[in-house]
Amino acid sequence: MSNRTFTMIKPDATAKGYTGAILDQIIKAGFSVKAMKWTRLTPEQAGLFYDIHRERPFFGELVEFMSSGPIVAAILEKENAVADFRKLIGATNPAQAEEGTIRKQFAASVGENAVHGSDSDENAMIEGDFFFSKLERF
Ligand code: YYY
Ligand code: MG
Repeated sequence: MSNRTFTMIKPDATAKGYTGAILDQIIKAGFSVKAMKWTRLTPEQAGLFYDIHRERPFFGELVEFMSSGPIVAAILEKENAVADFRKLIGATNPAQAEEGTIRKQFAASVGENAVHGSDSDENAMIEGDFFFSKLERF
């Protein structure tokens, strides 16, 4: 089991001014930041990041949304990072997310759901490598 995961604060949350509050909850939950950047994806980059969903009906909207404004990308460290972070953010659909989770508090809909969290150790590595060079993380 790895101790790292990858997250993005998505364009809905950065636009609404939730970045600080979300980062505060992540850090208070025991995650430490190993890399972080404020950036914006082109539609091509968003499509590559979510390549696994290319054939899904929501892919076009997902790419449009994820390239619609700034995001914060970060590599996080904690024991049991992937599973614990998924628990902290809650279900993909905020209507089904547990009370107190980040998506329950900050997400508006299944499409615009405030945060990303890796779903496996392997994807955490791939996603971190997508955003950060070796010089940009420790
Ligand atoms: O990992 P997670 O973000 O919780 O959900 P995924 O099933 O990997 O889907 C990625 C992303 O796609 C989700 O955060 C929102 C969007 N999406 C959607 O717009 N509509 C769906 N029915 C499922 C996912
Ligand atoms: Mg996912």
